[in-house]
Amino acid sequence: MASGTALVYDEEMTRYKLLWVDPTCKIEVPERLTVSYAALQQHGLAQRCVPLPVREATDQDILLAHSEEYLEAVKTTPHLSLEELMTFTQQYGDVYFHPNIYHCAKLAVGATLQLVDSVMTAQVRNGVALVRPPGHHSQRSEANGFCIFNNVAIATLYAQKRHNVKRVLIVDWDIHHGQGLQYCFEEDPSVLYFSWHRYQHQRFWPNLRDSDFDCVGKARGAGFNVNLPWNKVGMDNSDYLSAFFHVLLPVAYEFCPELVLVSAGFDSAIGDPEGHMRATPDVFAHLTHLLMPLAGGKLCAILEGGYNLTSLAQSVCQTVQTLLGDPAPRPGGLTGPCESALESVQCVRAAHRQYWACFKHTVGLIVEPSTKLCKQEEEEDQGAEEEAQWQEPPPRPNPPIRTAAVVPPGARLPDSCSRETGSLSQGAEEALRNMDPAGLVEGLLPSLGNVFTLVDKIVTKKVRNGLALVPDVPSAVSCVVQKVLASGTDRVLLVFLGEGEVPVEVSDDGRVLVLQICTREVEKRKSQYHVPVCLEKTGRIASAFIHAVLSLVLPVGYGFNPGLVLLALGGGGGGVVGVEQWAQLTALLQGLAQGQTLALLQQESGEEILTATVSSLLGGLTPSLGPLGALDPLEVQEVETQRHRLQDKWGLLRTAARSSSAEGQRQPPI
Ligand code: Q9C
Ligand code: ZN
Repeated sequence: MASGTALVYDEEMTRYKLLWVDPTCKIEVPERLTVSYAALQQHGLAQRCVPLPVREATDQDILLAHSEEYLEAVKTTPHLSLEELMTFTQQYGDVYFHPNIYHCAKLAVGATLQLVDSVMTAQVRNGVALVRPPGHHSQRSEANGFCIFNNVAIATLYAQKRHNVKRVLIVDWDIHHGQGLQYCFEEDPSVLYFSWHRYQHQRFWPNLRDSDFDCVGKARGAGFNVNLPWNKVGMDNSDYLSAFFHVLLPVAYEFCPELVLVSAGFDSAIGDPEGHMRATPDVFAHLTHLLMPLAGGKLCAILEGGYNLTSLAQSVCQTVQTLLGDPAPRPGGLTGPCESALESVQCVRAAHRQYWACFKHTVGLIVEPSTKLCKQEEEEDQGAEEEAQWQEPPPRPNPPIRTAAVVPPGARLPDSCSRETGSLSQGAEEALRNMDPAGLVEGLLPSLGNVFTLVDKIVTKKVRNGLALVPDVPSAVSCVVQKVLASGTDRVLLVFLGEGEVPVEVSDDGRVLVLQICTREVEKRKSQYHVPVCLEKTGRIASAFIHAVLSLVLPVGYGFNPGLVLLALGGGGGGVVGVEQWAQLTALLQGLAQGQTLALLQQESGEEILTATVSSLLGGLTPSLGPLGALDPLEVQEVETQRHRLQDKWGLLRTAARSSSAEGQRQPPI
């Protein structure tokens, strides 16, 4: 199983800079790399990564995405005089050349390809490349926006050619539109390109009509270019997470990538002089975490922009620490996206409804794309804005033991836990071996006492997460919820998969929130803290399940911000969920509560589900669901009903602006 996080960096890429006065280019400085790398070292993160040497990209590599003429032109730049460099630079937009930039640009591409090679050959699971110059604005025959060669475009084509990768997802979370990436892949259905970007109705650089939400790709690539333009500045963590829950992730799961490349620009973070957004560095822990269950964990993050050195360094650390598997910080204050963000989300969903099953039910109203500006917004934009201030993200506590289990005796499991009989599959045995021996209560009755001990260890952060096999899940749930609340945990999120009434008191003090996924109608308590979702047991359950998780479970869970997640798989729970879906859910929910998850499984759940749970809690690879097909309209309706019922309380559930007449306000016709 691939493990480890690669870090590709070479100081040589700091050895070029702007040699003349140019206010647009002066922010792209060598210190961007040095502060990022120094922060990784200071936090002990660089030392935990697998260092990979850079290499120079070959002509052949570069020609995957660029013309020969352009490459030959760039090749002349090391020999030009200062004056000639300035003249050469003038044929392109918002970029500068330097005698050493061609060398650095070859290293930036080569660093990216080294990372892709090591991930694709499973030498590491994932990794990050700290590179300069960035790449996503660079086009076939053009330098642009500080970019010389398109690192991520070349890496995509290289992965497809060299490693036979079929589907690549590019997530461009830089605050500028990576038009170079869009142009490279807009006719290509094997590459899904997602970009959010500051747009302001085309008034923000690069001021392209092509960046709007209705540019969805061309010819066979229609539907595989997803643009989410931000028409205001000041977007925050709620806006970014909404974009992931309601735009990127549904499409990404449906697409089922074999590799995820992140155009990781951190000019989308607070304090950045280009982006003017308000998302804090810790949001990148969550964005990263949410992408890690895709593509069997094969994720490469490649640096693009990021011009506030403080914000940049903190954001890079959050990203790398998450790739390393440390628990994400608790996501606080997520009350929901702003109206402008919701308008954008609504528009892009509508523009893509003919291409993706996950959006089929959205109201087809297309809000006119464009440049039309309302006067009011223009004035607002010009208003004085306050200097951004934010706290440095606190250290992320990582308990000494990752996973502990309470396993009862009985025919199947106890022997396996003792590891001598080998009656468990190799995977399960190996997984159990990595657990805390103290948490493995071998040959003992699974008394509630052992479960309570485990709860204490999780709550006091001696153990990060755990699982318990219990004789009766509903009664164990009932006891454990009380125990957790008594232990001083502020809030518990219970995600209950299975039939019947969940025996948990849901009072309006807001300390317990119950999300139930089942196959039969359950009694519906009219509470904002009880969310029942009934999915039919159909062949298309895989689509419906992940749809419910992305559109309902995660938004409510992130808004609720529990101190502990209880994941219960009751009897019959297996009817709702296959082992891959369960593993996805378990992996995704670990973004909450600093990864403090306790899974309760019915004793007689199969070995397969046990193995999957242990593996997921230990941070193992999450199996992919495969490309998802159509969604059952009745199941969509069920999810929509709950979303509409609860969206005033849990703002992250919203997918449309209030001012519009679209899906936010009425039930979609199905
Ligand atoms: N203030 C990257 O982030 N200048 N490139 C825009 C508007 C160009 C950004 C001027 C910004 C290029 C990789
Ligand atoms: Zn940028």
